[in-house]
Amino acid sequence: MTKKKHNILKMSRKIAMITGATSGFGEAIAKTLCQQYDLIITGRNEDKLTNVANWIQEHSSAKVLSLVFDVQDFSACEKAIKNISQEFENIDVLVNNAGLAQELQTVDQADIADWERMIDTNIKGLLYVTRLVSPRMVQRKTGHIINIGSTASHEVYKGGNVYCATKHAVMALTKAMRTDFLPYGIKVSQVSPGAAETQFSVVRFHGDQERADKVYSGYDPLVAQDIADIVEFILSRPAHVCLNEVIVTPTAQFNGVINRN
Ligand code: NDP
Ligand code: 8X3
Repeated sequence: MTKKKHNILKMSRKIAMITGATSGFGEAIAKTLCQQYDLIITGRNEDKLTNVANWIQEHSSAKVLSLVFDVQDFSACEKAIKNISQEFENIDVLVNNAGLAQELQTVDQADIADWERMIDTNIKGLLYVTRLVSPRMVQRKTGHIINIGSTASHEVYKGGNVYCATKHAVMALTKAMRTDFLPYGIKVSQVSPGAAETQFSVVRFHGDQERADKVYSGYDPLVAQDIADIVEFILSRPAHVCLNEVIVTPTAQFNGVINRN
């Protein structure tokens, strides 16, 4: 291919930003979308983010920008996003994926710090990043925001109280953003998975791998690639089609019901 043709192809690539790309869904989404998009990948762990960026550069011709920041910290989000170079500033797709659950305690016994972390990450972090990325989408009258919700956006389960509340909030925000951004032709979608084997339960149980493994034993859980395939499909729809929400569970799971202990 001539250099000129190569440059034209490069210029026509859209830009996707994925939060929480160091692991699980975010990593799989980044490794899938790199075939079509240039990427901004974010997370808190710089080494893991660099590994994902290196993989992408080895397996695709995508340009990658890695941004290390904690979505709980608005100043850190602002510093990272406002300093994005011109080359990456026109973000076409934002995948709000960074999130976590902490423990499974009933309301009378839970650790307040666990609640704060879930609320600050899953609700406030999603809002902070969207607040910083969306003005340019509005200005350009184009964009697609995909929020990662959960079956917990619809169901509650014992000990899931605050996690489920944060994911119910994500559902409300997905609908609210769709209303806010409708006049600008910006699509807003949500993917709501059930049980998927990632680092999610290890993080939930503060590093207890044995307890995490039990959540996924005795049936075939979803894997991160299942979610990446759905995100890719949502993005592949024509301009006039907005998939509002995809709820996806393992075949063995009915709604929110699995054994989490
Ligand atoms: P993982 O733990 O494997 O990945 C979570 C990602 O979020 C990591 O990249 C982590 O990066 C990032 N993250 C967490 N906290 C922060 C923070 N404060 N700032 C920046 N990044 C952060 O879990 P999953 O891939 O499973 O989870 C991804 C999303 O999917 C979450 O929103 C989760 O609630 C949701 N979900 C998960 C399901 C499951 O069963 N696995 C089902 C339904 C929804 P790092 O720690 O490096 O900063
Ligand atoms: C994560 C899946 O079922 O543990 O959102 O709530 S579940």
